[in-house]
Amino acid sequence: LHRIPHPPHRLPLLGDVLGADRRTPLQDSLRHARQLGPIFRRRAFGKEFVFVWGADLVADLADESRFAKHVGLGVANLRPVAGDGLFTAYNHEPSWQLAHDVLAPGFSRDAMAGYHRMMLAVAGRLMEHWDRERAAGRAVDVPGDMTKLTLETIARTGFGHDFQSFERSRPHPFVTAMVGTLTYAQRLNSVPSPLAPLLLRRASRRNTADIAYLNRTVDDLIRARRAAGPGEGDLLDRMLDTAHPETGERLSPENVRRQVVTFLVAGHETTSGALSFALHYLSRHPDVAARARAEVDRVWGGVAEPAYEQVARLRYVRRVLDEALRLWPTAPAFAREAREDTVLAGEHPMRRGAWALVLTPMVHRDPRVWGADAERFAPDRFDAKAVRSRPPHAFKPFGTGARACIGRQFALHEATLVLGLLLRRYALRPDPGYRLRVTERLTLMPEGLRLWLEHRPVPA
Ligand code: MNH
Repeated sequence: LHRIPHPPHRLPLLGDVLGADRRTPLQDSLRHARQLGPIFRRRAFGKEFVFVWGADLVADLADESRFAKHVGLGVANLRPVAGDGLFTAYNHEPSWQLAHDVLAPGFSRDAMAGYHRMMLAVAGRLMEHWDRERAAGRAVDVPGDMTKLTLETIARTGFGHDFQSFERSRPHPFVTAMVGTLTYAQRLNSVPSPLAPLLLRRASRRNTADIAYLNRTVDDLIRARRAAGPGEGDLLDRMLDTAHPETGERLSPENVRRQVVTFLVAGHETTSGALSFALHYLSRHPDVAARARAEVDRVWGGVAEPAYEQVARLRYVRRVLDEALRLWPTAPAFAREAREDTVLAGEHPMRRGAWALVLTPMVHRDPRVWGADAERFAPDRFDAKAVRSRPPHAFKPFGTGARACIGRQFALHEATLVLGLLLRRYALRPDPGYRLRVTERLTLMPEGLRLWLEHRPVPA
């Protein structure tokens, strides 16, 4: 450990908390990363954390035979909400493999094609709302509206549930409770754990109420489905009725509750952020927007509703999305632990169970991999030739290995479809005074992003 650099001014007891802003722990870590290099450590309240972002180190941590997901920090802090749901399950919990095998077919190509029409319908609701805002001469609230869109999409496709987000002027209370629990889980990282109940008394009471609200929403939703009988084979049907193909085992009622919370949260918050960052960059790069729009016009022409297969043909729009996820991967870190005693990249000894945090935004900005202009938004980094020229683990917005994101295709299909539809219908004008500020609540979101819209005629 002594060979791994750390910030220069360490306090006894407190460690490296000097100058840290507890609202932006990730952006703080990026600052340290730039100063300290591809592997470094930070200490807080007697605990030492190792951060990694160098390409060779991350490639080694991606070796599934020696390393696995570590459920720690922010992820572990979500256990009271998400329990042994897919995202927060420990590797040794049998509920992970069971739920993974039962739910994976819900993310197959066929399943995705089945969600397409519902995704279109939700996007249609967004555009009705945006048409009205434009006509009223108002700027649109991008993160707020992307959250409405992605929450409705996962709720309707996965659970046959309608939160009526677009019928409300304020966020659905489910979203408010979710943001509360995510923010609380992040804050727990920045206080010494024995003191947390004392320091966060009010926040902790609030958090208990938020969790109770999330549970109530989910229990109502499950009860309604049980009463109505199976839907059309959506995720909830799988959770409730599908036995494991080999063992015949089923998810327990408590586990179903955890999976529903998990999917309602994981299934919308990060996609909303990804769409919001992409729209921000499109509004600031008219040349990129023009090229993306030309592609949409060429590939989709004047069809009112693009078919499922037409979405993946938007290659350049997809590059815009990838480039937004490169600069601001909305789930900005993941942790890896050693399965056995090993040596990381032939240099750093690790005991079995020792773990390190992969800082994805820095992995994505390593100048040795991405070039001296790594901070610049440039979607052509994702053309096929450029991708082939990079090492395999240089781009990791969806994590790695067996515990990587199960919803990756879902998110990419939804986001590419929506960007295509929005580019085709509107010209996006930035607010001249807006400077990108990133809020953190374990996930990332552009704070206060508003855009002005202009209509453009849809081509014949
Ligand atoms: Mn998702 C795991 C990022 C969209 C459901 N997701 C992960 C991980 C990352 C991630 C990173 C791995 C975390 C870790 O190693 O600790 N996810 C994203 C991003 C988007 C996203 C950046 C959108 C963009 N995720 C989605 C969607 C769904 C979803 C959409 C569901 C419909 N994600 C999950 C679940 C897991 C996960 C469930 C946990 C998988 C597992 O451990 O088996």
